[in-house]
Amino acid sequence: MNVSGRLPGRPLSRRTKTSVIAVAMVVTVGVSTAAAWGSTSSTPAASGAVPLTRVVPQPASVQTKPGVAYTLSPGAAIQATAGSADAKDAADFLAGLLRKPTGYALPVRSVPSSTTPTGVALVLGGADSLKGAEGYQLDVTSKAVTIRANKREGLFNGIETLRQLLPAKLESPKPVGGPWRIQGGTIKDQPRYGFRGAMLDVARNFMPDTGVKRYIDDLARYKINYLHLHLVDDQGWRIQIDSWPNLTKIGGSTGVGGISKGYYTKAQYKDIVGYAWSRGVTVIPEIEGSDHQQAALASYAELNCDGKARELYTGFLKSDEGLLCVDKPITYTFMDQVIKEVAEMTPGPYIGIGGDETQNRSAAELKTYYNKVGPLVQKYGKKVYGWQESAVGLDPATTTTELWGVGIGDDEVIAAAKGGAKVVMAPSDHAYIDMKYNAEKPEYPVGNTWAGTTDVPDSYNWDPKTVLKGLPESAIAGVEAPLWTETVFGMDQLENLAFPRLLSIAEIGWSPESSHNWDSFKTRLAAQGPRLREARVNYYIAPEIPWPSGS
Ligand code: TNX
Repeated sequence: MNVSGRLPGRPLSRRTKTSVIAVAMVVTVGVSTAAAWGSTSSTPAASGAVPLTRVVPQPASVQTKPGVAYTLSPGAAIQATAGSADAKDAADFLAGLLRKPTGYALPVRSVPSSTTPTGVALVLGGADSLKGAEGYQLDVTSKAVTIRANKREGLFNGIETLRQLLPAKLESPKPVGGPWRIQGGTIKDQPRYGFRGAMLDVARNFMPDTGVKRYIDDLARYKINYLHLHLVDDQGWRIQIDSWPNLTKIGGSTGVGGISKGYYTKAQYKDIVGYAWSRGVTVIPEIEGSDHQQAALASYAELNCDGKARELYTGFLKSDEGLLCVDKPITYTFMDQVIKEVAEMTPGPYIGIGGDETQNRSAAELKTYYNKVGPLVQKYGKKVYGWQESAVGLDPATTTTELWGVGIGDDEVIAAAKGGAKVVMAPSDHAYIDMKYNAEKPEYPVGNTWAGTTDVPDSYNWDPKTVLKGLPESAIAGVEAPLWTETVFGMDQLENLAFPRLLSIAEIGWSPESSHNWDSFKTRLAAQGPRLREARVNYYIAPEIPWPSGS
């Protein structure tokens, strides 16, 4: 990894970040991606079944039954445990994945859980040996494929594994011929961490709901279970709030470089949340603060300390003027009403309250702001999710904090963790998937470098429990892959940064620590190439990966 612009182990300075990204900005706008679509016409042959060991993220335990296989037939049905909406949802999701490429009818049938599984069966409950809500057992015999789980989450996780055991052409958006054969055996699986997130910044560059849904599809494949949606930043306010309509009318009217403007109506946001839920992904909406708030400060004069509206901001990174007025009571009336409306349309447990880049604030100001805003989230029945800078002012017992770097308030994060806070690990030099892969293509403007370049081995070779010395291991909730979008214009560029590094973060978050092994990962990752290609995901053909020919 080539770390430029900072000393290892030292705080990352804002000046460094701003200047590096400002250079990127000059060449970014209007340049299309150096995409690696790969051929869409070549379909890999599917005579042999996929080995049960060829899954990302690597399952906890795999037992193969040599010589046994199940072949999905045109007359097969999907059985779902009767009386359970969750089993029905999971069965509908699976049917949706299978029907188009196979061309089979695959009706969903509700059956008592005691029914002998035939065809493809989703059985909810009774999987007592599985730990936690997310575990599942997948059994493949010549007669049936059975996924057993105790909770909804487990069924969805089992389906994502099953999906990878079918030929790559399953991912084709068009009908293709079989055979649809699955290797016999048993997989028993559960995650290392319950939180495996991806953060998407729709504030710097607005992404329409169709793009967000596509990213949700991308995430669900690899058992990422949280989508952290960064809805507010200096450059744009992206969520309709009825009590403060100018936030979107004015604050949503621009973006970085004045290019990608827009916002989600409440109906669109709810639709995104529902779409995610029906794929096993929970949305965490984030309303930034105390800084990065220029879009709001441009929308309402009264939110500014001097009572004068700020200009809209279309630059890169942080504006120096996006600071909410922490001493004015109206700031908290505003946040109360915004959080209330966001909570009302968010079924998931968390609301993000930001904390991004607050280095210009005094500890007293941060305490004032987060002491007041944290309880508002709880008042509306949600749990507080914040970047590490916010930990200083939040009640640790009820907070989840996201760590992006070492050397920025380490003591506060450790103290919060000791007080009960949960910590999500997203070290910028490994997990930030908006960093460039390498410095060899200066003409390729997409991506940042302030945390160094991050090739695929860099994204894989790290361990959440050794990132911050002194952090109790028990406090670690999981991992996240943030994708900031100052340099990212459109889905092709976004997917090219996310794939394949997102798979590294997914495996670190899911697979047992003892199974982490680069050589094993890179081989399994290579086998994802044809799948991603079939799904038209614009992944980066990283040179370290032994992609099959044609990738
Ligand atoms: C840092 S690290 C940020 C974001 C930028 C990102 C670009 C952190 C919490 N904030 O404001 O978008 O760098 O990589």
